[in-house]
Amino acid sequence: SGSLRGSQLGIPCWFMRGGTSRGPFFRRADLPAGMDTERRDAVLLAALGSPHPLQIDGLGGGNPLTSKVGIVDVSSRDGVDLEFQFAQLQPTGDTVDTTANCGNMLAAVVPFAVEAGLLVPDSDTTNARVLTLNTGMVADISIPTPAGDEGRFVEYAGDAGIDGVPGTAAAVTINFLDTAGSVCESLLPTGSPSDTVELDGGGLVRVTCIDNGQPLVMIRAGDLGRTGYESAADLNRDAELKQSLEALRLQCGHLMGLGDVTAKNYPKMTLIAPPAHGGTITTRSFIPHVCHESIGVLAAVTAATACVIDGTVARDVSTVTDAGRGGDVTVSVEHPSGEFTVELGLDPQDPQHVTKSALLRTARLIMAGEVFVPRSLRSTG
Ligand code: NQM
Repeated sequence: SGSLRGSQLGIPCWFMRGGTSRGPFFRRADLPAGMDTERRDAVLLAALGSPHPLQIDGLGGGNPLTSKVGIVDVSSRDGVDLEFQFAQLQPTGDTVDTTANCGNMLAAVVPFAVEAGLLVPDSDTTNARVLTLNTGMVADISIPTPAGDEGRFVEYAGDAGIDGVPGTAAAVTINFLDTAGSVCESLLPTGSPSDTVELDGGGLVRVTCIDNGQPLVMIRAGDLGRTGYESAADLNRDAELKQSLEALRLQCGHLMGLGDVTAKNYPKMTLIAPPAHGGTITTRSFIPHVCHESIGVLAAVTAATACVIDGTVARDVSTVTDAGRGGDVTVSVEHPSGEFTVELGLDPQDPQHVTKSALLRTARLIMAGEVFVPRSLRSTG
C-alpha cells in the first residue's frame, strides 16, 4: 500500500525512538507484498538512505543505532499479541540483517502498534506479548495508555530516565521469558564458560562466548592493554584495538557455531572491567565495529547473565556475590553513558540458570506520515 507522488511512492511510516535506538516502524501489510525480502530490503535501504555515511538521502542518522527498522503485525499465534521483525541496516553498507535481536527497538513496538491501529488499548496499562521473529524470542511488555478526551492514547511523558537518552519519559517495562541461545544454539555455545583464544599479534587471551538474547564475546579490557573506562569516542579512534577485536570476533564466530561472521552484526565484542561507579561491572560494547554509546538491551541482559555464571571472565570482575544468588539478582551494567539495570530471575533449584529478565526502557513517537522511496520499488503484487 502507499500513495504515488510522481516518481515516488509514499509508505505509511511511524518514526520512533525505542530506548537508545531510533528508526522507522512499518506495518507489515504496508511493505511489499508477501514480504518479498529482496524488494522489502530495497525499500528499507531507500527509506534510510543507505549506503552513505550520513544517510543524507534518507531517515538514517549516520550510526548503527539510528539505522534500524521495525516491522510489526498482529499475530494469529496462540498467546501472542504482536509479531516484530527487526532489521539492522548500516550507514555505509547495503546489508539488511534480520537475524539478530534488538531490545531497544522492541521497546517501541507496543506504542507503535497502538499508534498504527494494530492494538486498541482498553485499560490504563496495555500489556502485550511480543514475539520477535528474528530469533523466536518472547517478551511481555507494558505501557501506559490512559483515557483522554478522544479515547485512550499512549502516554509518552513520565519520570523514567534511561542513560543515553536526555530527560525522562513514561516507562516501558519489558519482561523477557527464556532468551538463552538466540542466534547461537545455546547459552554457552562453545560448551564452556570460558575459552582461550589466540590474539592476532600473538599470545593468548581468555574470553567468554555467551548468548542470552545477544551473542557476546566478553574479554577483560586489561588483557588487551586497555582500561575499559575509555570513552566510546576514544575507543572508536583506537584502530589497533578494533583490528584485534575483529580478528578475535572472526575466530570466536566459528567457535560459537556462527560460521563466518565477517558480514554479520554479531557477536558483539564486549570489553569488561570492575565497576567504576557503584555498579556490578563496566562494559564497552562493540556492535561490532563501532563502540556503542551505551549498551544494547539484550547485550546488557547477556552481560548481566555472565556475571552470575561460574567460570566466566565476567564472574570475578563483577561484584555479584554468592549471598545475592538463588533468588532474583539485580545487575547494574555500567557503560560509556551511565548504567543499565537488569533484574535476573534465577531458578531456585539451579542458581546458575537464568530463567527470565526484566528491565525498563522508554520510547517516543517522533513523527508519523509517509516515507518516500522510488516508485520503481512498488510491489507488483
Ligand atoms: O542488544 C545495538 C541497541 C543494540 C541492540 C546492538 C540491542 C540489544 O542498542 O538488544 O538493543 O547491539 O547492535 O539498539
